Amino acid sequence: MPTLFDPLTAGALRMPNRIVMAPLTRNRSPNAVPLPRTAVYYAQRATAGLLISEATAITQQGQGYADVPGLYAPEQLDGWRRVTDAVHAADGRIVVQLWHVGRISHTSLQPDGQAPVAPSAIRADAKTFIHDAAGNGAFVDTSAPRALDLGELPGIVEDYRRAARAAIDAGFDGVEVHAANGYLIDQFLRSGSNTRTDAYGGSIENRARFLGEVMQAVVAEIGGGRTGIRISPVTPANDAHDPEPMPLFKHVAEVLAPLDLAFVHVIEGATGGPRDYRQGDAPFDYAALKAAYTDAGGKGAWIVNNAYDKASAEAAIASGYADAVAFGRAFIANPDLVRRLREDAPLNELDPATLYGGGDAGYTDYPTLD
Ligand code: 8OZ
Repeated sequence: MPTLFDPLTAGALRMPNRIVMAPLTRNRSPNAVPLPRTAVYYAQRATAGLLISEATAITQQGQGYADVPGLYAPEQLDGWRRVTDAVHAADGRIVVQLWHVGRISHTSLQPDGQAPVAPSAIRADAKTFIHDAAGNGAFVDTSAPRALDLGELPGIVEDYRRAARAAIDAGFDGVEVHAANGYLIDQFLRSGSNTRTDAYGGSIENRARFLGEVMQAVVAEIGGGRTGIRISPVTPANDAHDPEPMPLFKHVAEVLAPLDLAFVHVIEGATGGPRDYRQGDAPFDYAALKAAYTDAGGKGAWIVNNAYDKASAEAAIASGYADAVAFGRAFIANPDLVRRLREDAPLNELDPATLYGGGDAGYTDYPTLD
């Protein structure tokens, strides 16, 4: 029976344990460039079985918040090279999360102040974070998006492919495609944000088409063994809604199965909220989702996330329900989380005031046990 502290091979990723650092937005990359302190932050956490970077925009069009990093300009890639070198020097492994926010953005962040893009011209009832005219941080309503033209979709698929190549060139061990939390790919999946009448809207098959094309492009470029995906079947984050998540995500599992992915990473319940959150009438059956994936031939590692502690994580792995468990907030406050879990040591508490934006405080200064 495997434990949290046993190694795991996920495609080309050889993890020394099954404790994964979840992607965590920290808004500390001015002009979308990761600074030297970001290399320190990830290297401090390199004992994780796998580090998944904070969400990273594949293009400026994919940007939705102030001071989040990108993967599309040379300075950004140089900044990430510093990070991957530091993590590897500390014997760690890191994949970058590829992000396009779709409608969760603001005109002030978009190229030439244009409207954000989305499957359909439906504004999200959601906030984003920008710098106002005086340069101060401000939470604002997301801007009304325009619907993507059918002819624009191949270009965005190409943006994902290019970003995956750039990631490998910058020294990442792989990528995680962000298909969760109400961002662009999830906007295509869910009927609440996709009312298209072409081949990318309507039926479940059509709504999952964009996800399938992105995944195929990334896998063709860097290999399935270096590619993972994050999904959140029921989260209401960023105004994501679909009344029938079970058949939708079973189909997604069948689309993913033949791609020979390194891993599938599932947020259970409401992101950062209740695990039993549901959309539609029935509770979501995560075991059935995994079964749909494995029955269709999927062999990627199954990573679960959301409010796990040591006991529930151990139980998930011992029972075979999951292969690895991703921890978010606990990893922010505990750079040596793996050791603390192993030794049943107390955990530092997270300071919410330093979560988004700022410098070293609440970023690289959380203490280790020694
Ligand atoms: C918190 C703040 C901004 C963005 C996500 C990338 O929810 C995010 C995010 C989280 O996936």
